[in-house]
Formats: sequence, structure tokens, C-alpha cells
Amino acid sequence: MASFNIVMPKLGESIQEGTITKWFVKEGDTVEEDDMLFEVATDKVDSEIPSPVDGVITKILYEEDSLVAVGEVLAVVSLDGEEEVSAEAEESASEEKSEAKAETTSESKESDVDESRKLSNRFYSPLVKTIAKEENVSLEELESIEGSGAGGRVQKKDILEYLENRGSTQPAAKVAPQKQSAPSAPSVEKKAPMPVSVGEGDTVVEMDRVRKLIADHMVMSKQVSPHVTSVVEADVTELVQWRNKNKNAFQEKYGDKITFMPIFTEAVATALAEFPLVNSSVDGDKIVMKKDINVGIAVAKPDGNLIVPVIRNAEQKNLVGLTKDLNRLANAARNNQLDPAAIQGGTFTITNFGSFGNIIGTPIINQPQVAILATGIIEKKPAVLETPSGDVIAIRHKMYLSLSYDHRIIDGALGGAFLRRIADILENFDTNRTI
Ligand code: CO6
Repeated sequence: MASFNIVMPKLGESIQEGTITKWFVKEGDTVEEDDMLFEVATDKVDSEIPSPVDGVITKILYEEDSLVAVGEVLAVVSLDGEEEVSAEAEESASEEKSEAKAETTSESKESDVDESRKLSNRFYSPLVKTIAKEENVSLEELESIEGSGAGGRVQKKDILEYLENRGSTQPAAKVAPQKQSAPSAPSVEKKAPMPVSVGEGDTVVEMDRVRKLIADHMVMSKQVSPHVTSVVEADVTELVQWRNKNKNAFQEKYGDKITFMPIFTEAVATALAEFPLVNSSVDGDKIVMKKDINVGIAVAKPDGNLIVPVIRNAEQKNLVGLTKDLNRLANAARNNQLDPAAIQGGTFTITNFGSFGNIIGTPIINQPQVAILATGIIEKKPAVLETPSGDVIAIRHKMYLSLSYDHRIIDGALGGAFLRRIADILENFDTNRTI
């Protein structure tokens, strides 16, 4: 019987493992090429993985929530269409093998939990162990948690439930400042959360994994770098008129719609080239000035989460290239189809809350970058214009630009000059530009 092994894909250069968060198929199912097989989550991004072949799923070797190394076989597809579902005994054997493998994969990361596990006969999945480690749950505590899984096994939901209750009754443990990036940060003690009372009629919603990552990242960024925010107003009448005049022709010629974002990105990339300190990261007592100008764009996803794909070498691209990159990345982000590499390596971020009508904001820096620009809505406003024949009031298109920056290395003068430069570039947009 010809068979095909489905392996854990490599979802990015630096990614060595992934957690299977959902299987869309079960043993015995017939699949066609491109049918979704499973969802995998890394600390960067979630992806749905399609079947590369037609066939019948004969074996699934890892259950949901398993952390699996890149290249490990996850499932077997019979290419002859022969259904060969494993017998129960074989199944449990393979399950044990899977667990053993999964444990090996996460061994180095979780050595202290593994160490303590020697004292216990109970099995804990790699995911449960990772959560326990991150939340400083001791073995004694783990042992005390009632498991709802087969044979009383502690599942993810059991430990999360336990932590939710524990959070309101126990003082918070000291934790490491952050799991990733900001290597230079001084250690910061996580503050005990305020106890939350849940009243009758209140609804408790568990954050999904991505939301938890975002939440941690936001707290970490605020702890690591003291942010300040400066705001300027820009008169973008010329560029609005240029876009209105050219957007249909642009779409016809290049097959892509041009919004204001590529123009903002172009202005940012030009200004970053002139202000290299804003395109840097802090590493202890050192400042790493980045050679590449890689502009991250905050994209709102339909599920309410936010992701920041990166337009690489933005200063080397014209408006057509920037438009194509933006649309491709935004669409992929909205459809959960971003390659994990697409969200790595950003050196500066733009968040366009003008899309939903906001005017000014104080965005949080996307670590380990040192600045982030928020673009407000472009609106028509009455403005005083100085003309050779005196001042006049005219209707102009105006917007606010807000820049949050890391005050450890960027002073108000530099941050303000950089921000004003972006506004000047936008205000002086060349309306004779051809597409
Ligand atoms: N002014 C006026 N009109 C705008 C603006 C602004 N700032 N931004 C977008 N638009 C228009 C845009 O030109 C489109 O109009 P038409 O071309 O005439 O059809 C329309 O609004 C829709 O634009 P769309 O959002 O689809 O595309 P755009 O390229 O402008 O933006 C995106 C792409 C991926 C940035 C955007 O879709 C998105 O996801 N934005 C939300 C980003 C976000 O949630 N950021 C976090 C905000 S929270 O930062 C934050 C400080 C704290 C509060």
C-alpha cells in the first residue's frame, strides 16, 4: 500500500516546533489535495495546513495540543484509498509513542518540570508542562489539579481553569520579564493582577492563544521602554486629490487598489533613511542601527486580533511595489495565510486607525523596535491659508500623525523632527507624479 507521511512543516526560519491546535480530519477520512488537515500554532503565527495529496487518513500520530518538532510525522495518508484505521491497541501504542516524542521535543525547554516529574507517576502533556512552567506552577500544585482527560489526565483546560481560580486567591509569582526579544530589558516584576469578581450574569471568555500573546507583548513593551507620544497635523489635500484622480487608472494598470497606506509607508521609509536612530533597537547599553528598513503594518483580523506583517526594504520600493506588498500581506493576514517569515524582521511599525475613523492615539511600540506611527483619519476641515493677497479660509484635507517612541534613546527633539519630516513629505506630495 502506497502511503504518504504528513510532517510538521517548517513555518519559518527560526521556528523549530509547532503545536497542533486542531485536527480537521480523523482516521478513516478521505481527503483531497488542498483539504485542510490541521491547524498549527507557533509563537509567531497560526496556520492551517492543507493536504498535499489525495487519499485516506490511516493514522494520526499526535493529538491536539501536542508540541511537535519540525519534520516529525504527524499523520499517514494511504494513497491507494485503502482504509486502514489502526486497531485500538496499536492506537494507544502510537499515542504513547507520540507523547514520548512530543516530550522529547520539548525536553530541553522544560527540563525543570521534567526533573520534578521524576517524582510523580502522572503524565503531563508538553503543553500542560509549558503552561505550568510559565505560570510557576509547582509539581505539588500540578498533582493537586483534577484532570478531566482520559484516566484523570490533566488537560489544557484543567490547568487554565486552575490558574484562573488560583490568580484570584494567590499572590502572583515572580516571573521572568519576557519570553522573547527585548534581551536588554532590566528584569521587571510582574505585578499581581487585581482580583476580579464574577457576578451573576457576567460572561467569562477565555482569551485565545494569539490574544494572550498580544496581551503579554503589550505589557512587556510598556515595561521595557518608556514611551512618549508626539502628534503633528498634516495637510494632505494634494495627495488626496492625486489619489482620487489616479486610483481607477492605477487599479486598471496594476490590478491593485491604491489606498493611502502605501503613500504613508513611502513617506515613513524616506524619513527613516534620514533618521537612522528611529530605525534601531536597544540591546543592553548598545543601540543596533538597522541596515534594512522593514516597515510593519498593523492589520486588524476578522477575529478581532491584530498581526503585523512586514514590508521589507520599503525604501527600495516604489508606490506600485508598496501597494502590491501591502495588499498581499493584508489579505494573507485576514485569511490566516501569512507565512511566519512575513511577520519577522520589522524595524518600524505603522498602525492606521484612520480606517475606523479615529483621529489621534498613543500606540504601543512593537518590541524590539523603538518607534511606531499611528495615522488618523483624513478629514475635510476649514483651514487658514496664507496667500499673497492675505489670509483665506479654505476646505482642506487634514490628518493627525501620532508617533510613540522609546524615550531611552529618542529625545523629543529627534522624535518631533522625524514626525514633522513625515508630515512634510506627505504635504509636499508631487501631484504630477505619473503612475
Ligand atoms: N483616512 C481616510 N481614509 C482612510 C484612512 C485614513 N487614515 N485609512 C484608510 N482609509 C480608507 C481607504 O483609502 C479605503 O477607502 P477607498 O480606497 O476609498 O475605498 C478605506 O478607508 C478602507 O481602507 P482599508 O482599511 O481597506 O485599506 P488601507 O490600505 O487603508 O489599510 C490596513 C490597510 C491593513 C492597515 C487596514 O485594513 C487595517 O487593518 N487597519 C486597522 C489597523 C489596526 O487595527 N491598528 C490598531 C489600531 S489600535 O493603534 C492602536 C493606538 C492604538 C489605539
